[in-house]
Amino acid sequence: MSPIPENQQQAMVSRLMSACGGSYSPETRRKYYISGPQWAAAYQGQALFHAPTRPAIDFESVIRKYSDIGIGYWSTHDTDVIPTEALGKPAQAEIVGRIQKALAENGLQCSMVTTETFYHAVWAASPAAEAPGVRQYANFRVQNTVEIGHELGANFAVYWPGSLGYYVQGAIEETQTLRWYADAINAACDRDIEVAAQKGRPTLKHCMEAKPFEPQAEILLPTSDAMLAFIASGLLTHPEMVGLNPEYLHELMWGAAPRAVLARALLAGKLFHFDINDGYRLKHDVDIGVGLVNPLDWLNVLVLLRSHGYNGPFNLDFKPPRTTSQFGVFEVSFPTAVDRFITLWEMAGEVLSDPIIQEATDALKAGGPVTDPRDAEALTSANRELLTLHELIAHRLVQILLGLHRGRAFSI
Ligand code: GLO
Ligand code: MG
Ligand code: MG
Repeated sequence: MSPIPENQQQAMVSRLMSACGGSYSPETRRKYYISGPQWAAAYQGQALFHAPTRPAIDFESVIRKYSDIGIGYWSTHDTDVIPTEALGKPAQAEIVGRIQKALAENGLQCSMVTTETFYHAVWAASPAAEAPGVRQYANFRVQNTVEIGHELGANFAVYWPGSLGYYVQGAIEETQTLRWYADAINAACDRDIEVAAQKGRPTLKHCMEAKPFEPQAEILLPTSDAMLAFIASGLLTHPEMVGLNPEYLHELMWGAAPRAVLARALLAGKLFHFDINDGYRLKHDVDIGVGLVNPLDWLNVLVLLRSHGYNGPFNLDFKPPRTTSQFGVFEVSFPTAVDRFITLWEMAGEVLSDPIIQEATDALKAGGPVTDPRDAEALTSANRELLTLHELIAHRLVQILLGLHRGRAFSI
C-alpha cells in the first residue's frame, strides 16, 4: 500500500468503521441508560509521562457529539466545565445555564455530577487534610456540586476520593482522616436534603468510587468493600443516601473478580451507579473501552446485573487511547464502546434464557438424591456426574460469546 495522504485518512477510518458493521442506530443506543462523561471525551491523552495528543474540546461540542452518537446521558466533574476560580461565583450560574441549553438542544440529560477533589494543588494533602480551611473548602465544593446537580436535573453524585491517602508514612492518622472525610460526605447529604426540599426533587444518590492504586501511594479506601465498611461505620449521618459507584477496572486492578465485588454491593443494596471500562489486573488505571480486554468476564458481569434488575447508569469512564485522534474519539471510541456494551447486554439476556444453561443450572441446584446427609462419600458420588455441568456451562457461555452456538465455524 502506498502512503495514505493526511487528507484521506479520516475517510479511510470511516470507511473501515462502516465495513466493520455491527453498529446500532442512535435511537437504539438511546434506549440504554448509558452516560458519557465530559472528561472521557475531553481527555487529551496527557499523563505523567505523556504529553497531550489531542486538542481541547468544549462541553457544547462533547454534548453535540454524544447526541449524534446516541448517548442519552452526560456526566461531569464540577471543574470539567467550571474553572476552579469561578465555582460558587456568578460565572458559575452563567455556565450552568449554557450547559442546560446545550443539553436541551441536543436532547441529553445530565445523570451525574462529581466533585474534583484530586487534581488541584489545594488537594495535595487530600480533601480531608489537617488544615481546617481545606476541609471547609472541601465541604463547600461537594455542596456546590450537589447544587449544580439539582440545577442540571442529575440523580447521582459521585465521589472518587483520589487523594485520600499518603506518600510517606506517619504524617497522617488514618482514623482521623476518615472521620474528616465523612464530614464532607455528611455536608453534601445535608445540603442535598435542603436543596431537594426547596426544589421538590428527590435527593441525589451519593455514590463512592474506590480505586486501589494512584494518585496516592497508599489509599485509605482502596476498594468498594472498604467503602461499604466506611458507609456502615457509623461515621455517616445519612448512610441510607450513600452507596457505591464501583468501576470495573478499579476492582480488577487489585486482583478482585469484579463480578464478586458487584455481588457484594448488590447484597448490601448499595449498587447505585457503575463505571464501565476494561483493562488488566495489577496494572495502573489504563481505562480501556469496555469489552476490549475481558469480553467473557464482561458478559458474566452483565448476566449478574441483568438477573438482579440493576437499573442504574452505565457510565463510560474510559480513556480513548492516545493513538486515537479527536476525530477517532467520536468516530470509533465512543460508538464502538456503546455498541459492544449493548451487544454484551443483549447477549447476557440470551444467556439468561438459554435452555441449556437453564437446564444445567436447575440440575445442579436439584443435586443428586441424598441417601444420608452425613455420608460424605455418598454425597460425593451422588453429585459427581452433575458437577461436569460447571465446565459445560462455561463452554456454553464462550459459545454464545463467540457465536459458535449459531454454527460459526472456521475453514480448517
Ligand atoms: C479515576 C476515576 C474518575 C472518577 C471520576 C468520578 O480513576 O475513575 O474518572 O470516576 O472522578 O468521580
Ligand atoms: Mg471512574
Ligand atoms: Mg479508571
